[in-house]
Amino acid sequence: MSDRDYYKKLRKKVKDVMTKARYEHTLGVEFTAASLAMRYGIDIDKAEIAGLLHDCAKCIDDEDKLDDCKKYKIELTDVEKRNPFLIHSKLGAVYAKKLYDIDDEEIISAIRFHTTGKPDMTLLEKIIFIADYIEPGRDKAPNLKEIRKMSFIDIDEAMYMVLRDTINYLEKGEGEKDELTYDTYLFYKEIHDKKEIK
Ligand code: DGI
Ligand code: FE
Ligand code: FE
Repeated sequence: MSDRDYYKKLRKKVKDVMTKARYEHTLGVEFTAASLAMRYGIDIDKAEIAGLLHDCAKCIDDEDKLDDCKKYKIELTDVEKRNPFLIHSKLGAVYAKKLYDIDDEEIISAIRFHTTGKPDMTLLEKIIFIADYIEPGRDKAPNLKEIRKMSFIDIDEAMYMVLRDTINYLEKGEGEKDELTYDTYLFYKEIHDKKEIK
């Protein structure tokens, strides 16, 4: 099968498990991840596949999510149990392996950490995290224009900006913080602060 045929099939499979809006978002992330992969010189195919699959567990009922976590022996934190939408990244990584035959650990990991991030991410992980936030269909987050531009200039600085705004949003009372999101914020804030001192 040619790469393009493979993408066609994968897109169809993903489309079938999503709402129309989620599929539009998914294509936006695929396209944006490919563009960032070109900018930062990493494998474009991997970025596209990770972008295409990053939300493959998003459109599942919370109860079914929890059932599948039991089935696949996925351990959940208390924060995840209280906020089941957070589970779609962990579960999506397992679906990518089991339901979409992905065996590339870099792709799996980019899906796994696309919501919270984690300290010291790989380029592919950062690209999916950022593409998810800046894809053309997004319009609600503050500072999008600046963050979109920065994503193609200095990806660690863009990570800091996204995490800063996410933590601000959560601290306004919009949601309970996952420890990993906060640790990721501190990691990229330190890189940002060091640049300011220089
Ligand atoms: O699945 P998407 O909507 O495309 O994007 P996503 O997987 O990044 O999820 C986005 C939401 O996740 C966004 O509203 C911010 C939220 N989020 C990120 N970190 C945390 C969080 N929400 C909570 N409650 N706690 C977190 O630590
Ligand atoms: Fe997501
Ligand atoms: Fe997403």
